[in-house]
Amino acid sequence: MTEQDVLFRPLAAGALHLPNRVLMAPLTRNRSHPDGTPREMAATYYRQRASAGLIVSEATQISAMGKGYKDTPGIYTDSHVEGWKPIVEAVHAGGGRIVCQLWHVGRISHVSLLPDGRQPVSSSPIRAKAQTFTANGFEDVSEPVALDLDGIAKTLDDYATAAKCARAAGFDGIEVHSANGYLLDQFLQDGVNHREDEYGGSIENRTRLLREVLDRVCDVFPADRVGVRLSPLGQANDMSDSDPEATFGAAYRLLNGRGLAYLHVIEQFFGQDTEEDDKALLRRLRGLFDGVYIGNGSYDAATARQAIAAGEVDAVAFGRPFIANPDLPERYRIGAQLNTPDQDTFYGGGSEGYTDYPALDPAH
Ligand code: 8OZ
Repeated sequence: MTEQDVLFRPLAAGALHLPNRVLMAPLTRNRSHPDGTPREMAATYYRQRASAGLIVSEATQISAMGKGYKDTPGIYTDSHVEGWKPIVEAVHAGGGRIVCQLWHVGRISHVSLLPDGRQPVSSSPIRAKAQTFTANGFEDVSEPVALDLDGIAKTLDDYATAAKCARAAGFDGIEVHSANGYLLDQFLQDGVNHREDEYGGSIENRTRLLREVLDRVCDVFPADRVGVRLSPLGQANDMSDSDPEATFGAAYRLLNGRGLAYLHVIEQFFGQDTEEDDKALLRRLRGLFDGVYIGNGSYDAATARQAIAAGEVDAVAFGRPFIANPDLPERYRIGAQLNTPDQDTFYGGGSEGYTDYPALDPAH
C-alpha cells in the first residue's frame, strides 16, 4: 500500500496542492496569550504536523467580539500577525500548507471574555443552552443581543480585516467557519434566526451573511484559496432548523460557481452517533456541491480509504488522531500503532499534551 493507497493520491483543492488526503482538522487548544497572540510553542506544534495534506488552523477569532473561549487565538491585530508568521513559516519549512480558520462565535460566548463586558451578538436575542470555557472553567453562555444592520456591516469589515491579516501572516488560504453553532450557523438555521429583515426568514435571506462573508474574503484571497466548513446535522451548541435539507441544500449550492478551494463538512460530532437517515441526508447534500469535498468526524484510516475510493469524499480531516500523532499520515501509510489522545490536555495548559506526543522512531 504505497502508490496505490488512495490516502496518498495528491489532490488539487483549488490552488492548494495537497500531497496526501490525510488532513489536519481545526483543533481548539486554548494556549494563546490572553490578547489572542499565539505562543511560540504553537510553531513547534504545527511544524510537527506539517506532513498533513493540509493543516486547518485552530479556530481563530476575527475580532474581539468574535471570541468565545479563554485563550483562543485571533487574527486581527499586528501582534496576531507577528505571532502567526513564525508558525506559518515553520509549517512551510516542514513542507506543509496551512490555512487560517476564520471564526466568529456569535452567541457562544460570555460577557467576561468580551470587551467592556459586552453581551455577545447573534442573529436573534436567543440564549443558547450551551457552555463555554472562561477563566472560571465551564460556564453557561451569556444572553446575546441581535446584530443590527450596522453591526452586520462592521462584522463584514472584520472578516475582510481578518483575511488581510491572514494574508499578511503568510497563510496559504483561509477556511470560513460556518459550522458548529457559531455566528454564521446562527444566521443559517431558523431555530436561532428569527429576524424579520433581509437576513432572516427565507433561506435566501438566512444564507445572505455567508454569501457576503465569502464575497468579502474572496476580495482578499483568491476564491481557490478559500474553503468553507459546514455542519448540516446541527449537533453542536443548541442548533436546530425546521428543514435542514432545504437550508443546507441552499448553503451547499451557493458555494458552487465561486471556484472555492473546498467544502469541509462535519459529518459526525464527536461522541454522537450519526443515524442512518442523517447519513442519507449527508449523501443527498453531498451531490449538490460540485467541488472538492472534505469529510470529517470519527474516520479512521480504513473508513477514510473506503470513502475516498467510493468517491464519497475527496479527503478526510482528522482531529483527535492528529492531536496525539504528529506524523499521522506516515502511521496510516505503514499501518503503525497510534498514540492515544489525552483528553485532559486538549484545552489549555502548556507543552504537555501539545508538543510532546512522540513521532515514530525513524529507525523503524
Ligand atoms: C471545541 C472547543 C471549543 C471550540 C468548534 C471551534 O466546535 C470549535 C471548538 C471546539 O468548531
